[in-house]
Amino acid sequence: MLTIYGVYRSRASRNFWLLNELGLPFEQVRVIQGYRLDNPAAPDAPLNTLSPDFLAISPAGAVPVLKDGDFVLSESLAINNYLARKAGAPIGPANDQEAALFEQWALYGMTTVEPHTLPILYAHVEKRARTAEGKAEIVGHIDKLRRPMAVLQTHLSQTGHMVGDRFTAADINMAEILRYAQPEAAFIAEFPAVDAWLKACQSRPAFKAMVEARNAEPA
Ligand SMILES: N[C@@H](CCC(=O)N[C@@H](CS)C(=O)NCC(=O)O)C(=O)O
Repeated sequence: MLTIYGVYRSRASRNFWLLNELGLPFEQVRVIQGYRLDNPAAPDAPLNTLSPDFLAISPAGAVPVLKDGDFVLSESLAINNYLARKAGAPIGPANDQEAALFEQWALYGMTTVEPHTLPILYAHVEKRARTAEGKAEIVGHIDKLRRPMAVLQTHLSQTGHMVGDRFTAADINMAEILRYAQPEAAFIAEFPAVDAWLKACQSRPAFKAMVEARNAEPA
C-alpha cells in the first residue's frame, strides 16, 4: 500500500493528482504544516511537520512524504517521478531518455520556476496583491518568470506536452508549479501555448478530483 503523508493544501497536491490519474489505492496520513498552527508543539496539536513522530519518518520536516512498503521518499517531484517510473508509459517514461527528461523538467521547474510562482500565490492568499508592496513583489517575480515562460512557450508549442507527444507526469509536475502563478492570469495569457496546455491539463478529471478534495480541506 502506498502512503502519502501530507495535506491537499501543500505540494502533496501534485502527488494526489498523479495517484488519481493512475487509479492507485493509497492511504493519506494528514500531516499539516507546522507553521499553520498556533502551537505545533501543543499536546493536542494535530500531527504536523514539527511533530517528533513525523520527524522520525522525514527529518527534513516537510510534506509530502511517500511510503511504499519500507521505502520512504521525500520531495514532491521525486515522488512523482518515482511513481511515474514504476507505472511506465504512457503516463511514465517510456525509456531512459524520457526518464532523464522527466528529471530535467522537474529540476528546471523546482529551481527556476517555482521560486517565482509560489510567492505570487502567497501574495494573493495573504491579501497583499493589491497593496503597493505586494504589487511590486509580484512584478519582480513576473520579471524573473519571463525567461522560463518563454522557454516553456517554445517547448510546448512544438508538441503540446512536456515530454513526448502525450500527457505524462512531467506535465503534472510543471502544471502544478505554474498553478501558483495563475492568479496573474493576464501574465500567463501572454504565453498562449502555456496557457492552452495548462487549461488542458486542468480539465482532466483527475485534476478536478484533486481540487475537490483540496477545497474540502480546512483553509
Ligand atoms: N521541495 C520540497 C518542498 C517541501 C515543502 O517545503 N513543503 C511544505 C508544504 S508545501 C512544508 O511542509 N512546510 C513545512 C515547514 O516548512 O515547516 C517538495 O517539493 O516536496
